[in-house]
Amino acid sequence: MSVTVTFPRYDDRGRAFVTWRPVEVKIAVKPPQAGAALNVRVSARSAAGGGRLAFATSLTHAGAASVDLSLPASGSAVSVWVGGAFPAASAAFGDVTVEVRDRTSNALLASHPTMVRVRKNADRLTTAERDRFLRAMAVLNGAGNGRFRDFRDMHVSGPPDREAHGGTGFLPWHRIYLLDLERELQAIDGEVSLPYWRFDQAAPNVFTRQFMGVSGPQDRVQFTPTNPLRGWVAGALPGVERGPGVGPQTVPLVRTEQQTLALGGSPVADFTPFASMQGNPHGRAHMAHLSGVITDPGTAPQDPLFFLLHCNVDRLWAKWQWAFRRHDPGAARAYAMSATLPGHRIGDRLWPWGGPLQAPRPTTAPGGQLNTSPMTDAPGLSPRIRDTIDYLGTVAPAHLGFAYDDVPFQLVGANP
Ligand SMILES: [Cu+2]
Repeated sequence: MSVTVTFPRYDDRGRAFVTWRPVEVKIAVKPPQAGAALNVRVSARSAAGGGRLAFATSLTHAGAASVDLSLPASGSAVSVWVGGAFPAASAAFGDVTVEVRDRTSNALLASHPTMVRVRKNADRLTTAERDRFLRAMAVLNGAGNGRFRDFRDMHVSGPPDREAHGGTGFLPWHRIYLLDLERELQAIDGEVSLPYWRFDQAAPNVFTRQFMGVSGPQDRVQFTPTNPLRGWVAGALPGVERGPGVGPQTVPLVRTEQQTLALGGSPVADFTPFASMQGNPHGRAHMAHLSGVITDPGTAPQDPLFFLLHCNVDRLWAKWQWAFRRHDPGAARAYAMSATLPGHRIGDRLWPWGGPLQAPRPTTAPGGQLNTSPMTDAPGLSPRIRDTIDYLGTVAPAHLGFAYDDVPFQLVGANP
């Protein structure tokens, strides 16, 4: 007799990934038989420095290190909710394993590897994590001939710029943009997540020749010979053009995280004042480089650092949402519900994933529909602004399949 452990979803290599957001795992006796129920304990085994898991018999943020189940001998599956135990994220697939043991004999009946896959601070990645990310970015770029061109072309000047930067849809638009890119990277290497650059702190491990490069003469960014970004092509010239304004110990003059969260904090937590973070810290983090493609919205994505910068912008929104319980797209202050600009209203489909639109919205659309994820169906191929808000599935069952290393999943809480 054995026991099967089945996650709700697998990628094309048969791997299941989790974030802090628990998923419903089925455990069953196999093959079915007569007799008494089998009493088991479900827990996790973690490698040193690996991810940890939390278990519960219902969807909750209060999971425990183990849960006891009684498995019917008939083979009927029993549900257990499994999520990453905040803040212990994985560094690689299989560094944490679900184990099912017989409670009487302690015999191991089943084990199932997984990965607590979340977005991390770029400055704290392991060398292996850093290099996996860089390799996946280089593959996507394809020395200028890869699919990265679509991402470059989505974030451009002219009328499309109004979709991305012209109103309160700025944060939702970039959330989907990053997710689209991250899913592309994960199709190349499932263990990769987009890292974030905390632009309000020194990042000595990011501004190195091994990682995001170091600004040199004529603003040409220098990489080590083995850095996969050495072959990067996204603009007129090969390589990356970035000014010298930010270095290993030079921190941009931007609002700190605490100051940014406070923008939308009191007297009532509200998205609209929070969204003014588009200017400071977001705009200032771009301009802190002084020169180079990243200082102009029309060319900014030509610098791979752009995606780490925007990942931090999205993380700040995620942290604000968690701090003030603003995950419900039906709640008054979770978004600027009074937005009237086309493309920025809560029910509007985001361009370009919704295809060409009628003027005044853009009538061309690079890139096609949003990349799918093997881990979730949400937010669909042509997401609306409202589909971006409950990214962890706090309010509704659907989740977008990403999380941040410092923003937990929390089911209920004060709603000021
Ligand atoms: Cu931007």
